[in-house]
Amino acid sequence: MEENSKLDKIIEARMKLKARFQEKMAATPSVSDSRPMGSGEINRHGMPKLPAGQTRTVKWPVLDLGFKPDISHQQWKLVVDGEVESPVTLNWDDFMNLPQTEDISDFHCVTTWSRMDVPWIGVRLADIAALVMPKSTATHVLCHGYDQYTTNLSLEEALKEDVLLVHTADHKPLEKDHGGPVRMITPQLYAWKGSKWIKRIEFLSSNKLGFWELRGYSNTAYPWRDDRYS
Ligand SMILES: Nc1nc2c(c(=O)[nH]1)N[C@H]1C(S)=C(S)[C@@H](COP(=O)(O)O)O[C@H]1N2
Ligand SMILES: [Mo]
Repeated sequence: MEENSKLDKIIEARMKLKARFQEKMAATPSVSDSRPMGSGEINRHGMPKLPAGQTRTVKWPVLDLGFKPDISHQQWKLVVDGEVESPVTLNWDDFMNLPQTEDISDFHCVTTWSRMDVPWIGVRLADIAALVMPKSTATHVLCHGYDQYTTNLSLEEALKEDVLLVHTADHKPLEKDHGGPVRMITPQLYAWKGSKWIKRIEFLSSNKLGFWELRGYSNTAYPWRDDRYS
């Protein structure tokens, strides 16, 4: 297919998805809460910059399951499948040829640190969803890492514009320690919802808990509700 028509198709599909999830997305706590918990100036989605119980950090701590998979660009593949019209497996070149998004957002870890204003470059999960087109029955995604980590998200959270699969952070290729070559980020939820070393995005027709969600962490993970544990 020609590059232009490919891009047009993604944009058209993205608009359809946006219309489909607009209402649910607008009702999510991180954009609609009337009594959010936190302090500081108001951020771009209307919440206090520093969520309740968080402290700012300048350094970027590393958290994992005690093991950091070593995945080269050549080896890296992303499977996007499940409840979708057209499943795909993307290699590095396929991924880098998708529309690239630059953004600056905050990173809130459940262990109480927040790293503010991180510059990222990557691909919107919404653009990947537009490529595979979730079936009308799709409600959630389960993201899988190369370290066997999993974490779940509702589609109204996953399709937000600031949810990216990033390959660049702080103007440098994403380090292996932080999930390079590619990880997900979820700026409006605690950071465990973003899988490092991402290898598969599985669309689901019902919710399925991930690694930490099965071990007592919150299913929903809303920072401005101090929503850490289930
Ligand atoms: N694949 C994978 N992704 C993961 C984790 C993990 O152990 N494996 N840890 C999560 C947790 S608990 C947090 S707080 C962030 C930490 O990201 P960082 O190490 O880059 O700070 O990644 C999340 N994503
Ligand atoms: Mo975490």
